[in-house]
Amino acid sequence: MIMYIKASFAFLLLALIWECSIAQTCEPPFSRVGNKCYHVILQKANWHVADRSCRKLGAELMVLDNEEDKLLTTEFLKSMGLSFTQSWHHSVWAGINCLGNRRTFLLAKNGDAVPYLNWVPREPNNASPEEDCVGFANYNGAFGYHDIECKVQFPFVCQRAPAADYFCLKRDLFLEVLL
Ligand SMILES: [Ca+2]
Repeated sequence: MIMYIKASFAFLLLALIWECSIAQTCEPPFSRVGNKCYHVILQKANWHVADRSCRKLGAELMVLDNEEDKLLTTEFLKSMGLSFTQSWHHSVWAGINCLGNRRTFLLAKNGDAVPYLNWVPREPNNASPEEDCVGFANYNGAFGYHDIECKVQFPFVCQRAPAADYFCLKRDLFLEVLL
């Protein structure tokens, strides 16, 4: 009798538990490289056109964060078919220039100082008048930046931060409560 009463007051409590996590993703045509999203545009353009093209995509021209980022980026760009022979001719544009800054190179996106200004040997040299823009190349014996006229045409890489996507998994939890 006692058991019957207990059973009649037993409830199954269903709880829906949502387990969520955040994933940092890059939407096509961007690809994840390290902690950034990259989109390589092989169609050559001068620096200004390249800069505008990236902004239209909600991105900016590539800027290297540090040595590790340089290595990852270089390997990625090689895998995308960019041939970095020992020449400035095979550059990609970077989001850095000294336009209006009397040879002080700053980030194009906001005018801040460049966190990792990794020049190749003997650069920047302002060899031609107005080498106000910055390319990334395998040049003078190293991978890194060099200054060059903005009107030169190079392929370019747009970068932006990964988007935060929330993934939630529903888990059913049954609780038996005896009253
Ligand atoms: Ca130069």
